[in-house]
Amino acid sequence: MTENVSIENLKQKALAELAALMTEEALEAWRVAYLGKKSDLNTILRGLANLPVEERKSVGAGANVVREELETALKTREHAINEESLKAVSGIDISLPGRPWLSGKLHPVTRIVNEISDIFSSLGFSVIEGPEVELDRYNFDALNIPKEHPARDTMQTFWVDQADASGDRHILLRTHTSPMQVRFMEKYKEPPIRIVVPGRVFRYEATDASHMPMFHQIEGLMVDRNVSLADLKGTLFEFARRFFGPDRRVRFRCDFFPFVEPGVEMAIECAVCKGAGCRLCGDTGWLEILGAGMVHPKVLEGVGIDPQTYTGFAFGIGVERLPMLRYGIDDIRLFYANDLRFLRQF
Ligand code: FA5
Repeated sequence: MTENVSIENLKQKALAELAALMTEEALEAWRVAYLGKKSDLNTILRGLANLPVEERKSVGAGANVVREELETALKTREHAINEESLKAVSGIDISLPGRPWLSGKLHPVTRIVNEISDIFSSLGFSVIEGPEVELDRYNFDALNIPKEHPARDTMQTFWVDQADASGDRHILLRTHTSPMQVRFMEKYKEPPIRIVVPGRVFRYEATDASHMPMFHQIEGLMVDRNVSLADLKGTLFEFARRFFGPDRRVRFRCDFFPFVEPGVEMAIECAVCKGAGCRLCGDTGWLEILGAGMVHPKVLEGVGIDPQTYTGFAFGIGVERLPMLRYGIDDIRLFYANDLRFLRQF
């Protein structure tokens, strides 16, 4: 009993001293004094054999428990002193929680471009890119949009050169990805041709919930023998089915573009109002996602492909509208406001 009381006192004394120690040397001296060979605790443990049997067990167990407690306390104090000295030397508090490492990721529009490209790749289309700064010849003339054609007005253009002597300008930021139809066919005259062309396009027009002056399109072009409007419809419906799933309603109807004949447009049921009408879809219940049609014979002739032998279809998808329709995003400007709270959701 007496031994137990003195062990307890020993422990209190050792712990009190330990708490005040500040250096590694002091810790070592403390270890030698309280846990070393010549320490009181060790003496007690060594003298167990001389104690009466009934005391030996309880004194031995008590001394061992205290020894473990002192060893643990020593380690804890050592750790604390290390941390404090590191903080003093480097000014770094290693006990503070770490800062989260934010990894970047692709912009949602880039991801959608990749996803659409993958869908068309799997349908046999090659993915290529083209210039954003374009000649009016490719953006308009070669697409059957001559200088005085009214369709040129609808594509309000950012010109980047000065007017020539006759007042014309020729270099512009492309207003659509369709010039790549001409560039590609001009270069690789031999059908079969099956390409998609993702990229940025620019229009000098007012911004609203579904229009931006800079947005993305994906052009598609297929030219071969016996390509028909049914192939176009089948391809676009398969694309819509894979992108939106089988339940989303799709509208396919006539439209006019000078470089196709006949021309069509495809719209998808508005995801925000489910067809009832809202500000995103201009109260129509539908959002137009692409223009398309059979490549105009004049465009084929212009690049030296015989329209009697070959036919083709082309389409131009407005990329931003696809994630809007999939996720129910009601304003296209959100993609470009650089608000990470919005962008991180994708
Ligand atoms: C064209 O740009 C044609 N080049 C498409 C085409 C290609 C027709 C091949 C025939 C053959 P349009 O101007 O309708 O067509 O634009 C195509 C799609 O781009 C639209 O359906 C729409 O989804 C999207 N779009 C058009 N203007 C904007 C805009 N300001 N902001 C965001 N998306 C737009």
